Amino acid sequence: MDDKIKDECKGCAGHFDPLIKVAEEKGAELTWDRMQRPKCGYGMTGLCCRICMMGPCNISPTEVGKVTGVCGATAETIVARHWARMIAAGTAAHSGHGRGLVNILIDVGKGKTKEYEVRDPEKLKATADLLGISCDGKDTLKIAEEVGLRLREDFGRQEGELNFIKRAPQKRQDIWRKLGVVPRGIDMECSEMLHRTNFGTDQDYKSILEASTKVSLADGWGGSMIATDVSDILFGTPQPVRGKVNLGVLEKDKVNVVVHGHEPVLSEFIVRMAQDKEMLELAKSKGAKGINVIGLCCTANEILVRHGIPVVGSFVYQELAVLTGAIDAMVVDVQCIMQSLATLSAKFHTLFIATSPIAQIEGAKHMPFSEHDPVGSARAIIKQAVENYPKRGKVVIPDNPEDLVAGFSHETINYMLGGRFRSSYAPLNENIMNGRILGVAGVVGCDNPLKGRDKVSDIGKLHTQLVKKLIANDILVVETGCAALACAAGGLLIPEAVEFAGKGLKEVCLAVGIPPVLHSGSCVDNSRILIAATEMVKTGGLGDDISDLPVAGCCPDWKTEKALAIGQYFVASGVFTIFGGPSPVGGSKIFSNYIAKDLEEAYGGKWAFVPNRDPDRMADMIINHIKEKRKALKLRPMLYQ
Ligand code: SF4
Ligand code: MSK
Repeated sequence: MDDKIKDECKGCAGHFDPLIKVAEEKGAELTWDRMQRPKCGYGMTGLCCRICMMGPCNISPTEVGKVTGVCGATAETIVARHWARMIAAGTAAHSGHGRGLVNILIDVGKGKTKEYEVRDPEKLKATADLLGISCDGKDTLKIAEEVGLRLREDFGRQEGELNFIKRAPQKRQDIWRKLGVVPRGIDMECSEMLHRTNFGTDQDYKSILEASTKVSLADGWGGSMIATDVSDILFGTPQPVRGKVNLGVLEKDKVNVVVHGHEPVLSEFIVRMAQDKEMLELAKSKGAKGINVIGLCCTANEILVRHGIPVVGSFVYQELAVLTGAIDAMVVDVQCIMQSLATLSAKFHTLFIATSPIAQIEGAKHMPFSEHDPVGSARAIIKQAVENYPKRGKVVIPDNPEDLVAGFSHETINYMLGGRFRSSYAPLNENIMNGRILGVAGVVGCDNPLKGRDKVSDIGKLHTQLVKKLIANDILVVETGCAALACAAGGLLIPEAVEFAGKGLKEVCLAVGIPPVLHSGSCVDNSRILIAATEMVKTGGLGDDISDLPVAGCCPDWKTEKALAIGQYFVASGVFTIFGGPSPVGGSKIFSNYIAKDLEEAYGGKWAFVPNRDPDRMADMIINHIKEKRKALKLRPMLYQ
């Protein structure tokens, strides 16, 4: 890898040292320490079955094909069941997020809540249009109610198809219908998967995999897409916004309230209540100069892309944030919250506040969030944080914040490329066809700690190295989730990052005024990438399906069930998808080959796992794949390569 790409992750050397010193002083254990503990070898390969109590059954990788579980289940069945259940859990998580928002939209429409409102009536009307709901003679609230009720049907439907399936290119829809994987209802597909993979039921890995595809489509073109669209309707569709990232966003003289998790329904109000006059007066009375709300993980992405609220960082930053001693309240909702925050916060003055009825955490202070009184809930939380401010001990805030630009929704990209009067993806397609842009890569998903405290300083390196190599090769990168935050901290989400881009991509970015790495939102907002890819197909010139496009997906440091669900719906949508990290089905060569090769014949998309997470290798795989797609499309050679 080129030295310019490899050399630095901004300020890594010594960046986190003061915090590690604090951890030592406090005797605090960190995720990097726990990562060193031995892991279950069977579990690592997917060959441990715990479906029934005749087991647990382990199959040694050397005995695959020779032995089975007590019930006779083969290695293929065992790994397939794991795979499918992980996807169902990930889908349920994203879709639970979507369901909550839909219920709020219905309440808004029915006038049951005055706190939430329709912030983007244009998107509401566009969604109504997609759903075949006429807006004639109806006011915004009536449309909101009808859209909400129609979308809620997607969760409980017993037969038929999800509403948003028809947003996909026609050829893609035809493939799904032919293969019988169009989801009926989101809840039904998740529930059926638990039944199917229950003891002694579906025991054909191909059948289980096919059903897992159906579940994943219920996520990408269902629950996640609904979550994205309804968030935009209720809180506003993101537009480019400047922000700041890393621990330097914490403020020594202000009350620091971190919002961590995934859902915008509470964090939006925490942001608003932090500006409340009464709360600011209270903060002043406690000696603070104000109230600083900061995001972490995907909650950060939600409020960053809409309001430019500063961001502490990605998933791996959650414990480091507490070590600063500057967090007066760590407020969490659902998903990606480490239980260790309870014991760690107890070593500091930090109030660890859990707000979701479905995510209670031992040791946390529970302040259940009420959707019927979001202002009251947010006010109570801010008040607790402010009152906690005087209890601070030593404060260590090590970094200078890094600038970023976020908020590249599909609508914004459309507008920025084409202009107000002819919003269009045509300029993107044209620049791919004329050889300035090689293709597009979606770099999404999680980050992980490495083994050992000395590896704390490696945070973000993997993502930044991968993405720098991609843009150096003229690949436009679209990011979501923690991957986006990792690259933001690495200084790649600013227009000046064009210095790392190849000549062709640089020309386009400078002409349009976009960075070479576009931040599109949180985990559920991967649905924006599906819509962007669909628009590229509809715009023309790059084939007639997503699988024809010179694009690839990559989750370079995956870990969660949600990530696997995302990967599967990307593959089923026709995208070559690379995951960095061990394969959860590595114990079965047959299953691994099936998802890496056979799926491509059916869907045009396929899986690859790169167990050692080598960013150089992942970048090469993406570049080579995109070049192959260009060749198949008979596109002209690159202008400057
Ligand atoms: Fe063992 Fe079969 Fe029970 Fe799994 S389902 S634990 S393989 S007996
Ligand atoms: S938060 S799922 S670590 S992206 Fe969405 Fe980050 Fe992965 Fe959680």
